Amino acid sequence: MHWHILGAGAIGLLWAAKLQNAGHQVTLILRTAEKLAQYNTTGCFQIINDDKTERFFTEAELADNNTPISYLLVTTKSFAVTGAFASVQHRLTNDTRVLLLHNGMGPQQQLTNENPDLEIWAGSTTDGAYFESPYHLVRAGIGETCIGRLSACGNDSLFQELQEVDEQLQQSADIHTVLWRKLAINCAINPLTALFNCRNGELLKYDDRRAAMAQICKEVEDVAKALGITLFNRKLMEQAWDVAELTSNNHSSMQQDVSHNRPTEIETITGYLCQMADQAGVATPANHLVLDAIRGLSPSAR
Ligand code: KPL
Repeated sequence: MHWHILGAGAIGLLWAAKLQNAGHQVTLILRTAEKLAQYNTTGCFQIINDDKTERFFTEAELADNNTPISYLLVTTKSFAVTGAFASVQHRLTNDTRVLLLHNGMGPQQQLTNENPDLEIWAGSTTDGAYFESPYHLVRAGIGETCIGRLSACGNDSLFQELQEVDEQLQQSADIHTVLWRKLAINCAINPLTALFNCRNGELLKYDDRRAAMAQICKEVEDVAKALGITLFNRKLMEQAWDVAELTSNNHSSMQQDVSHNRPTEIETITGYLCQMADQAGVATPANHLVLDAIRGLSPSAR
């Protein structure tokens, strides 16, 4: 398989490495000529795993190329997905398979609705890695990735092909619910860690933070219930508590974005939740409060 990867962040490069290790061709699609020139000074990226450093010499190019794309993996930040997709749309054919692996919800549904003839998959991952410096990635733990086909068209062979790339890979016949579960956890943890400027585990140490988290969880459960979505077989607060405890030393992605004054994924996390709540007529005051607060703190993604 020849994969093109849009989004050379941590997840994009981890997947580039997995695909290359399994013998596939990979091309990174970089956003600007400056980024491409910077990458081409070495023409490779590195992954540090325990004490071992592996170098991956991977091709890179810009979107405005005319070679067709057979397999497209999109791992950009959620607010950049639809723009990044549009930048390569002229290179997609009726046989192209697309896998969207990003936080939040909205872009997956939008792209699937707008491209009914395209085989589109979406996924959710707990894989972790962070950059020590540009193109030097430190693997922070091996997580699990679950994917499922969103489009009515196509077949399930992509999963079998990718299982050889990632042994931990799971398939779900109901990826929508999988995405909702991840969304629920992100609603519970991400905005509060950004607002309190704390690590995930520090949400659990103070009464006011726990109370805010519990209120957010209750509202997310109300919305899911109104939409007929089954979240977890226990209270969302208990599930989110465990995730915050398990990742207690981590800075959430939103906390990092806010502290570096970067655009956040709030619109596809809490923003999506509030939009669904408003359409279903469910009140979500605590979620609206953190949505507005994060909007006020971070630069717009547009
Ligand atoms: O997915 C995450 C994120 O930071 O975006 C959590 C689960 C909150 C872990 O940090």
